[in-house]
Amino acid sequence: MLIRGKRDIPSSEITPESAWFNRRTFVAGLAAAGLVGTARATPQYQITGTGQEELEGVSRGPFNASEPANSYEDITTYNNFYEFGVGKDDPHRNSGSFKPQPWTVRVEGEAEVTGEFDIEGLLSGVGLEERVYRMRCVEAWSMVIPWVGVPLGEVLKRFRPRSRAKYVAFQTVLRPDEMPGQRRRVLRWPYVEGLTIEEATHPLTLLAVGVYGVTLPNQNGAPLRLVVPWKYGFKGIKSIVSIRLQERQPPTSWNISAPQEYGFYANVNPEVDHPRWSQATERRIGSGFSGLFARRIPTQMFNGYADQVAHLYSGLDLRRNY
Ligand SMILES: Nc1nc2c(c(=O)[nH]1)N[C@H]1C(S)=C(S)[C@@H](COP(=O)(O)O)O[C@H]1N2
Ligand SMILES: [Mo]
Repeated sequence: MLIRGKRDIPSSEITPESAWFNRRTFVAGLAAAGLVGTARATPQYQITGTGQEELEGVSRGPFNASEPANSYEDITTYNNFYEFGVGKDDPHRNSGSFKPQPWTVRVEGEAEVTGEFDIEGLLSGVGLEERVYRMRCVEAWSMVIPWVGVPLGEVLKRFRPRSRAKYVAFQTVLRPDEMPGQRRRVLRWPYVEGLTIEEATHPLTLLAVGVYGVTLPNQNGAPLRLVVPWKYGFKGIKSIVSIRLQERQPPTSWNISAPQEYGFYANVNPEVDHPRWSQATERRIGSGFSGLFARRIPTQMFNGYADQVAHLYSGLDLRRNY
């Protein structure tokens, strides 16, 4: 294991030798940890030749969408990541000098275990899963993406959140030298997001480290990003450096920027329009459907995950709490 955290989770909490993520030596690390062979199930989507590291020991998780996945090219060339520019092709063009290694994440606030951890320290002991999710941007386009990650709830519980932990706040890295978009004040930097503790620990919520069986490309939020498939895409904060458990609802970047347009919840809801456009339909991105043939499809309540998540919002007025 090459990468060490500034502080390790006590050995009673984790198996310290479990090492699945390590850009150069993860296969050796897995073999040393005895993990290779325990999770042999292959993901449905895995490609080679991308320049990204292939992830090992990825099992197929639950909740997979039945629609065909978007191509790796669609997923890595049409992005929102304002730290690299506001155009859809800016992130893949401008993120080449971003360095997602080495990386540490601070776990802070209302938990019994806190500190700064490398990624394998943060996620060790939790198995990697492939989850093919429908993703829908607030700008009314959508894709189907085969993520690789771990349920955030499985990660959080190892830090033993206190009962005061009602929300989870996330922060993106601040590196204007490597992120040209951060040199312009299009948003207040660093990008911040938040979830209620019930949302954060819901089994659909992922901390993703890969896509198509390989580590995340920079433009998709390397090395670690949030994926919340029943919410608009902006909740899926990229390149996370801080996870804070707290009692108060945290501020969120798009809500700070335009509160009348973007709320804290941001649940996909075809019945609540954005002030400047309808949310009733979406355009499925894809080389097969581009240009004149762009495919417009109806947007589903909670992006199609209502059976799993509607109970989280019973009694909440979704028009007021958008
Ligand atoms: N740090 C950060 N995270 C971010 C964004 C951003 O600009 N900065 N954009 C969000 C938006 S609006 C969307 S739609 C998704 C896009 O994720 P993708 O490019 O992997 O599809 O990332 C979200 N996460
Ligand atoms: Mo978005």
